[in-house]
Amino acid sequence: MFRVLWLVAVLDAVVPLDAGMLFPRESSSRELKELNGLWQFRADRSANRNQGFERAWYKSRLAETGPVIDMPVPASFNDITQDPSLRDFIGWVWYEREAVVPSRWITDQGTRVVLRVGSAHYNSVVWVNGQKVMEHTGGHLPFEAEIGSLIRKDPTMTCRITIAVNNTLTLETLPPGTIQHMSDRSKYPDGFFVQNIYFDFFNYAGIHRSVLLYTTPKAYVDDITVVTDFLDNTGLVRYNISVQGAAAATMKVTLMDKDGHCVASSNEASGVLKVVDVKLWWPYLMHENPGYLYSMEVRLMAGDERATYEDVYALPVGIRTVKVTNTQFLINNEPFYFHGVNKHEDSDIRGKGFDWPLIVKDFNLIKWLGANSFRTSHYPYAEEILQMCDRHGIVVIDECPGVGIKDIRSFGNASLAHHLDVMDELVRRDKNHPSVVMWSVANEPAAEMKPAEFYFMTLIKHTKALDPTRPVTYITDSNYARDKGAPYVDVVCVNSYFSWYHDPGHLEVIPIQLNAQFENWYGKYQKPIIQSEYGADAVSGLHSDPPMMFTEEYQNAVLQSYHDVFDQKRKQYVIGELIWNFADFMTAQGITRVVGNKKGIFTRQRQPKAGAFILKKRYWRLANETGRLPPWTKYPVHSDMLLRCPERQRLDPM
Ligand code: GCB
Repeated sequence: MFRVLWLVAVLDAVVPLDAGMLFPRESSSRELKELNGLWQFRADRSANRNQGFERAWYKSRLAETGPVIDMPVPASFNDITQDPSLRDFIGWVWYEREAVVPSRWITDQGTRVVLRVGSAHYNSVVWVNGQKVMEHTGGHLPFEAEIGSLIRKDPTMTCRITIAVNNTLTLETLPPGTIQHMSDRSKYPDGFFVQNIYFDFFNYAGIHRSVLLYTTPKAYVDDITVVTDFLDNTGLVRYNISVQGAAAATMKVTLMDKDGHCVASSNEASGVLKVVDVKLWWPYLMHENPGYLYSMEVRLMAGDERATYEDVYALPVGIRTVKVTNTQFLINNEPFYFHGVNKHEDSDIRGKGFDWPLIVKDFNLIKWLGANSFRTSHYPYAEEILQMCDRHGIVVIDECPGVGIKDIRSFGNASLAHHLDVMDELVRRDKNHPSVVMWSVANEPAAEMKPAEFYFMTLIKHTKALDPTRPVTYITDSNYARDKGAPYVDVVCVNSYFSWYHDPGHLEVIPIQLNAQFENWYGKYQKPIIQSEYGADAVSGLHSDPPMMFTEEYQNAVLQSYHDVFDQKRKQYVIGELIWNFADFMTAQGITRVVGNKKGIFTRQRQPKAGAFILKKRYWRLANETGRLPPWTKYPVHSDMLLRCPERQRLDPM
């Protein structure tokens, strides 16, 4: 009873935005049409980058107002052509395509037609047939608008979609940036300007995730919030469903197990579903059956004077709990040790564009490595990636794009207000993913600055009010004694690069400095610590012994020295280690980057460096020691397919 009341209280604390942002899924009442593929494209190269608005490029076909090129969606536009000025273009770029809308969507007045953009970096304005339908600020989260009434105005017209996207960063965007104009004509050409950024990845831009049209009935399931718990063998799924488009509706909620059997049901829009003999959601390698998902089918019936509507939406639900103590991170009340990676959405040609082959390859590599977790450094990743994490049991620290907050002017009210909005959008989008176990509100902000305390206190309290079920952190690199935001986090996440950015070449400092880092942070805050970044650049194929910086041997040596300290401290309060980085990734050009950041243990093309094998051996060992695997799986095997295979018992350990 107490548990149920707690769940109710928790759910009431969730402060939703005006409307939900459920992932678009097909169902018997919902259709979906992807608009991915080739779009028409033009960069606005006018001096003020504003010609497109001045001449209203959205009013007619883009090809009628100037030259256009083919541009794939989803993809960053930067690496698609041979034109260096497009690679580094800053300002508005214009995308356009026509969509064929099924006639039933138009004739049926009881159907809503929604246009959804998975993400576009950074500011976007969207028109349909020359009418503005939405604007959005922020590069990594979805936005959508209902366009049914607009396309019904003239059913003979095709549906022409124009999207203008601007990658200009300001002190108030997330991440922040500044534009610097160079007026010295003895050094720079007329009109020369650069964008300064304070983060270490290329500011890829364009339409990065799917654009699609989907339908719902006029009365529809707008949002679902699920909070889970369990008591002995009984799972508790507290849910709340919000409905739009109907004053009154009847509801049928059915929770089904993996085999499609109903395990609990209800006729209420909110309540608690009790699941007898619950199968909990467990992380990969912590349990022999990780990533168990139920399906919560919501069937809504409503009507008005003209028609009746039925809407069906199925949400995957994993039942698990998360708790933090002074020294541990508990999933389902069992200690969980993060042995994982930091990633980027980044690859050749596509930049930050969504790409299924890349995503599936990355998951295969994560599992091969024996990693059980990753951090979405340094921005929210595609929803499809989180769905993969839910299904495979990969644990996620979900980070917002608060990276590179280094200028004191980025701690002002406008910045904070935007940061709070972004957290609202992020929590609204990702709150139901069992894989997401912690929110990260920022990476390496200048947390020693005076306004940082108020900024982070507000941000972290706000995030906890949005979602009291998950711990909140931000990632720090600064001195423990000066960090003003640390008192408010639940878990201390520290990045450090000993013998790289400090004492380069001196591997012998790592044990001393890393040990001091942990002791200082724990001594001051008594909170569990994750080493949220560590690593060294290694140019694949570069070798030297004794090890020298930038060689694979040096990367190995750094990893091994860190690991020795982790092994001592994980017996006390260190609860995880995330390598920087999973793969090499592109950055802005600069004297410390050789065609990008090379701290990957895989190359950008996803081939292993020597460090990948060190990590693989370690992670399988950690899985054997810290997971709850049955004895016959306690070998460093390559994939969970083998883990489930009884034949495995006869295989030799590798
Ligand atoms: C960091 C940053 C990350 C960088 C990394 C590095 O601390 O969080 O974005 O890429 O260091 O390699 O310098």
